[in-house]
Amino acid sequence: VEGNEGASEPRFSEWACQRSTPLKHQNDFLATQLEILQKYAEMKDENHDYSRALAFRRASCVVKSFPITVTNVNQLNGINHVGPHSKRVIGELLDGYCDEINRIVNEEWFEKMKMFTGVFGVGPSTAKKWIERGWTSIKDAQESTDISKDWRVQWGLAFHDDLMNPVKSNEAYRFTEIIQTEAEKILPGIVVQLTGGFRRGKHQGHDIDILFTHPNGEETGFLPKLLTRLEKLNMVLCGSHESSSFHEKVLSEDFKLTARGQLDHFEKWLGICKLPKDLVSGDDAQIPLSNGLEKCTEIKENVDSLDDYEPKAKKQRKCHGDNSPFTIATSERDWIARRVDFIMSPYSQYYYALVGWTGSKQFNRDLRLYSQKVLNRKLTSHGFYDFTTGKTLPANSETEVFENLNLQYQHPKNRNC
Ligand code: 8DG
Ligand code: MN
Ligand code: MN
Repeated sequence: VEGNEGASEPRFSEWACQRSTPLKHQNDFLATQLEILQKYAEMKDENHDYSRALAFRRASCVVKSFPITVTNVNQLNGINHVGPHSKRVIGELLDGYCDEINRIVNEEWFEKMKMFTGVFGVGPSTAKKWIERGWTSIKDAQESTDISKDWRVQWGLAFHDDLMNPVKSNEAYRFTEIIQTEAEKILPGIVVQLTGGFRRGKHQGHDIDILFTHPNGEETGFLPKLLTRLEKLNMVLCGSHESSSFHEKVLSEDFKLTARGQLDHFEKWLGICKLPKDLVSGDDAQIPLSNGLEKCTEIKENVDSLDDYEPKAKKQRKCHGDNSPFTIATSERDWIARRVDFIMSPYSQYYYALVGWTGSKQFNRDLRLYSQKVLNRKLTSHGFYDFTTGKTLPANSETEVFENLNLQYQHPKNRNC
């Protein structure tokens, strides 16, 4: 049906998981501005309820999946999740000036909060403490002798220049290929899947998320072996390994759908890897994978000065982290530091894990809320639990996850809410 009646088309669902939310959409400016309000509300939130922040995010999510460019706020009449506050803001933005947003973006506090929370391991509360100390730059934190004992913060600061530089999709694909090759040597049949934003088609991201599973359930001990192998290839800077904390109760116990409530119980390794610069900057099509691997080995042999630091790096990996991390100038090394998440899922939970780790976070939030409110079931990255029957529904594909939820399948590229 043609026309400008987009807002009143009956097909615009109140659930983001029933809508398509592509990366490139009609309302980029409005979405970006609403997400400034979301971010600000998150930072101001003292009691961690995030309801204000989430309201702005939902409004942003609406305009991202809206089929037409919003030019008049009345086009959003009757649309759920665009409350009076968001509506007023949208109206003002369309008129050319929103005082509330203007004041926020000119606030020094907001600038500093964005800067400090951009450090690996630093959340709003740490960032606030740093601001209270009078710190105004990353350098202030880097030069302080009284810094958090958290290994993530220490290494995050030491390699902040690298880490604040977004990971490009080519890098993520090439790194995944290396991991695939090494993983297959350790455990034949292992499934290696790049997830997170890159699976949704994003061109850049803040980290590389890789999900593993093994169809025969032989995954025990794999992640530590993989890390040992990557250390031999001189590709590990620091990180921390977490064992699985999954137990059957996780599937059914009461849960809170909070803004931050996406933590799961999988075995995982979160850390920082060293990616060869050649791999990062090279023309993807012209560097065969084997070359990439040789480059990794070369770095280990050639950069003697790194050997001194290896023992510290190894201790950090096991995360008894009170050793100070080293720094080394970008120009003096052949690698770039990148945030990496490795997650191991049992095969029986894999497709739920895949949906969870593909995201976006907001898509997950919406799926889980939909599941709870509409279906009286609990969805997590571990499974799908029916409160009425007390049973979990298995899924043997990503499509089946959506079928179980009674939802039309959404391609990952349309989960960018
Ligand atoms: P980006 O890295 O490109 O900036 O974005 P992203 O890839 O979408 O975000 P992410 O922070 O790397 O998280 C990827 C997905 O993983 C996201 O949808 C949330 C989901 N996720 C889980 N469980 C957990 C968990 O325990 N910790 C974290 N950080 N994320 C989790 O399903
Ligand atoms: Mn990611
Ligand atoms: Mn991640």
